[in-house]
Amino acid sequence: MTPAPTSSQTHRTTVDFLRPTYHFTPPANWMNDPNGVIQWRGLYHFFYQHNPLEAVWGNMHWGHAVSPDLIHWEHFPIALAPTPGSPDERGCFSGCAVNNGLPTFIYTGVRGEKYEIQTQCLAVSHDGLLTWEKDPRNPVLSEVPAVAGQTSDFRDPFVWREGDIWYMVLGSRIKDVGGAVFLYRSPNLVDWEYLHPLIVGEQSRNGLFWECPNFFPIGDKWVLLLSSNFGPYVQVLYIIGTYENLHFTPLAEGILDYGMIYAPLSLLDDAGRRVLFGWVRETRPDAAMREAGWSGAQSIPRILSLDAHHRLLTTPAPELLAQRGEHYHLPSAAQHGDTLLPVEGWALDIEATIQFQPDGLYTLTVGCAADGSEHTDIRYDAARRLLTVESFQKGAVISRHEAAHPLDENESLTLRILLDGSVLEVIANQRTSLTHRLYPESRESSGLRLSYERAQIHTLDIWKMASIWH
Ligand code: DQQ
Repeated sequence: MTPAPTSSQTHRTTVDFLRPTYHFTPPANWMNDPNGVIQWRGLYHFFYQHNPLEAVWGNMHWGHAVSPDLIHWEHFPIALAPTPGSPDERGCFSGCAVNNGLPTFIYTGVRGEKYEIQTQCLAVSHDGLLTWEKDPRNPVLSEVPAVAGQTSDFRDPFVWREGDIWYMVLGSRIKDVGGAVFLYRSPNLVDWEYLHPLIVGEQSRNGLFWECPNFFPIGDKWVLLLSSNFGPYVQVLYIIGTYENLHFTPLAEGILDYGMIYAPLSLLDDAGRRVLFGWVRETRPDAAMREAGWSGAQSIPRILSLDAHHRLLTTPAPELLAQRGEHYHLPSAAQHGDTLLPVEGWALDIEATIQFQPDGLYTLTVGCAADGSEHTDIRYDAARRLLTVESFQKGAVISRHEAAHPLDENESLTLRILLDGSVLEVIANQRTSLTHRLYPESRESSGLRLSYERAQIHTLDIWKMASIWH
């Protein structure tokens, strides 16, 4: 059965140009982590951490949306809400969905003044993912492994099946040591046996605790994604390795995104693709989110793969190409230039290929005011091998992200840039991702500018993007 959607989309993008039109955002109020993503009878079901009452974090429910193609979404009624007097009375935190005959959520229920009692819970749907019944045996796992010491970080189950056995990883920490991922198995999703830490971190190097682990194979390697929490800041790490006899041996590691993506969640879809959703965090204050009436976006779903050097590659789902409209093509140009481009907009998909001399420079500016008072620069400095995205905004609010991005010998820089209101996803050579937020004051600041030195522009293609909401 395909459940009926809720009332039609009310995204007021005509008044709020900062609100994305082709990235997923909640109908109103707050959204953070993707949860429970699953393809069921062909349709993609997307759930997410949601505060339905305010555009700030708190009061965690699971919102729900459905898509035939990963790009066009319809909002559905809320799937999970906290139940007073139960293990999730203070919130339904993150988790995943599996097919156990019936669609089943495994999620973290929280209780306590500071959300410090974190236990793992089940819910099933009997009506095609519309309504969810919590398991009367909840919580099905509440004991933190002794090796962790005293910790209240014990959450975000990610579950997969091998033969008749379910496996689960949970995000946690080991006191005074660092982040930890704990490995479990179960014959039935209810009785869980703790095995051992899949991996343990070092708190000074890769975070105080780890959230939202994902663990899955690509080819003959396994990929572990960790949302690493350092306290004042957060980052998503990936580790590539081999996994045999329940033991993970890392071979290489990297950073999934050098900007605002956090707590991503993946699914294996019917086409056999590993598809990743990531929460694109805001960088503006609570008061501004409350005034906007919404907070949080999801990255365009990305298809994951590995290259020969054990680097994780991410590519926006090709289904997005159907949103491309009016096209602007800049033919190959000379070795230097500085031009205002004859195109503007807040919903653009851009592809660029550039070959650099050793000290070449390239800057593509988006969100550019006619008087230059606000703009966002996407820059590559070949000598420093550095990719930077930086916003200059009125009132001197500056935000900047950077990533080391060395090019292989004779390799061109390829950029895929998705600008959508306040969301800007930049992916270089598929392997360096830098997701940024910009909050210009004026809708009129929508110009584009290109400047470059000692660089050969091979291609620059820009498409205006159609809204995904009907
Ligand atoms: N968000 C959820 C937690 C998770 C965190 C709470 C990561 O389950 O650890 O909203 O952003």
